[in-house]
Amino acid sequence: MKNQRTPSHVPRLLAVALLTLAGSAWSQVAVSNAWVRATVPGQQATGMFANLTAKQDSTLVSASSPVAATVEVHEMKMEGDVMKMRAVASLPLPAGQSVSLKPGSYHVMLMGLKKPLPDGSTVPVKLVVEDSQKKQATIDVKVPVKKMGPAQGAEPAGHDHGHAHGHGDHKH
Ligand SMILES: [Cu+2]
Repeated sequence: MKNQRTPSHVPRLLAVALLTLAGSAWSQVAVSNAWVRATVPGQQATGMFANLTAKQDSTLVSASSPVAATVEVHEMKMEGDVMKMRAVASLPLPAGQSVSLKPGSYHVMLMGLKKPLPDGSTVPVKLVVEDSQKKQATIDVKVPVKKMGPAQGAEPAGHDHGHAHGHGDHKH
């Protein structure tokens, strides 16, 4: 079948083709300011935090890491005056919006830690994201382990009491 397109359509078609290529290359979700909270010996779980910015509407569907038996996407919320944490099936990443995984909010929970994660080390984490066509891709991140995250100094001091004991409540 022969397509009779007028020349004026050509630039637009090219642009669409380029966008499609960019999508398949999966620079689709940018990960910035990633860090994992350092642990002490005997500690079973910790959180990974980052800013995620998707180029097109996407969803964070799962995560994994060789240092942890189980990795889940968690949400932390105040219920009354108790900080509660629960696993969420997925985390929406709307196009162009920076979604913050941060203490006291969403985070990637690393559970069943095989050994302590000392300050200054690096943890490999795979994030699995899905686009609106349900196409999945894996983002490999080398995440620095820190005692305290870069964003934390900027947070209001009132937030501190929440996440200080939040992970301690974790039942795993
Ligand atoms: Cu958690």
